[in-house]
Amino acid sequence: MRKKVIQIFLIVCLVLTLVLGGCTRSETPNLPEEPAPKPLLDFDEDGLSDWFEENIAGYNPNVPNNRYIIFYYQVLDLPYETSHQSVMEREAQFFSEKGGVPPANIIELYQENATASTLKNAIDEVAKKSTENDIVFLRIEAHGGPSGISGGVSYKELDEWLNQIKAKVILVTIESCYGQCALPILENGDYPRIICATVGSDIAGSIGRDLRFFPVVDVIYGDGNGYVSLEEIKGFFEEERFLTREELEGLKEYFRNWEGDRTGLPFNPDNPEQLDLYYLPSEVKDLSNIAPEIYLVEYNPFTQKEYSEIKKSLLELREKGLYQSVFETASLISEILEKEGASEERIWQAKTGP
Ligand SMILES: [Ca+2]
Ligand SMILES: [Ca+2]
Repeated sequence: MRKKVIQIFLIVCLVLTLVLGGCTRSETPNLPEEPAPKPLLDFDEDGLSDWFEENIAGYNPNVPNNRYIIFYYQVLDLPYETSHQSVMEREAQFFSEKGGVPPANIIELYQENATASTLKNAIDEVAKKSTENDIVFLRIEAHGGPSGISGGVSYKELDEWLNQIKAKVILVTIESCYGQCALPILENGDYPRIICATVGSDIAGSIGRDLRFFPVVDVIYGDGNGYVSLEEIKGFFEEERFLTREELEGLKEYFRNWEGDRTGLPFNPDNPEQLDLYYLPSEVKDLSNIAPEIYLVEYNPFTQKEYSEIKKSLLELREKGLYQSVFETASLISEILEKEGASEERIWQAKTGP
């Protein structure tokens, strides 16, 4: 009986709501609504909000700071499945989907399409559009020798091509054998340049593609403001991602005593000069000291609640001197995500990377 009364009551309520709702709608079309979350304005339509430009990046919110990215991948002897081409493809997707970079500003040159002439064309294309407010990122992964990379690109030529581009900064990362040899050739240009030899994929990782890297770069190596600058990435790379002198010497020693097949090696282990050239230390060159002023994207891969918990834990580790490395804190971050009810996929990514 009681159940039935409740049922009837509910039906009456429903009918009333429909009738009244219908009437109200026709009489007063502009009922006050729940306040919607205020959208972040992007006055100059460069994919970075006014708030972010004013408060975090220090860019002018009234002047577009367009971003142009060129991916160059040339390692023909690797089949697609084992190559890093798919990594770059996903990075390109990250920049457009999460970083607000229009797909038209991203040029992808892979394998047979990665040659001196396609790279030069891509640079020409960017040079036509870019201004001294824009940010240009060229990410290279290829086979390499002391003077250039596979696809027939010499560092000397690349240096000249890059000088056609007007930009706030031109960031170049080179992941290839002898990549460090590019540093003295490329480090200086008409517009500020940041050149980074090795660990190119960790740039996208650090700005939010890798849930393990992002908080460490921002909190341990930076100011913890919730976004990652190139200066913070530089600190992280130097401390954790580059091989130390000791490790390099160890590698040289290892190859001096190498007794296996020598034909596959990119150097002659009996020639100490070649070995020295090959095992140059990795480095980020920033002669203009502009890295602190450069933010590639406006993005944080965590919710506010997640991030405040992660930040608290990392700061505590840092203060107690217990922080060791980005891989040591991965489980900590995934535990916090689990507690905050994140999806299985994100928890897994925090453990193992993207
Ligand atoms: Ca803007
Ligand atoms: Ca702007």
